[in-house]
Amino acid sequence: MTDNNTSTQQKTRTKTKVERPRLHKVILVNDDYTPREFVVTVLKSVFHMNEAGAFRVMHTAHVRGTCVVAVFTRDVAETKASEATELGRASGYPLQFTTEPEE
Ligand code: TYC
Repeated sequence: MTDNNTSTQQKTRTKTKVERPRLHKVILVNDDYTPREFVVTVLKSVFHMNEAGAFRVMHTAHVRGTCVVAVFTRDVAETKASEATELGRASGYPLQFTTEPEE
């Protein structure tokens, strides 16, 4: 017999480490054409924001150029950004939502 698992041999333990999935930001991008009220409506319907929160995000993007709307797992962030961008496109507006990974 070989010395597998005798007192002299070190046993191997596997420690499984799980990590939280990286989160991705959905970012609202300002433009010169989409009406403010339309942006607020999209934020309320796709991101379930209330009027005050949606207005604040819209206004921040309007003044600063962009605003982080929320963070999600990558799939959810990409789906919501596409849905929100598509709502603008369907109404003839250039409204853009993008995503980027969090640090
Ligand atoms: N800048 C637009 C306007 O003056 C409003 C707007 C705000 C559009 C935020 C896009 O992400 C945006 N009508």
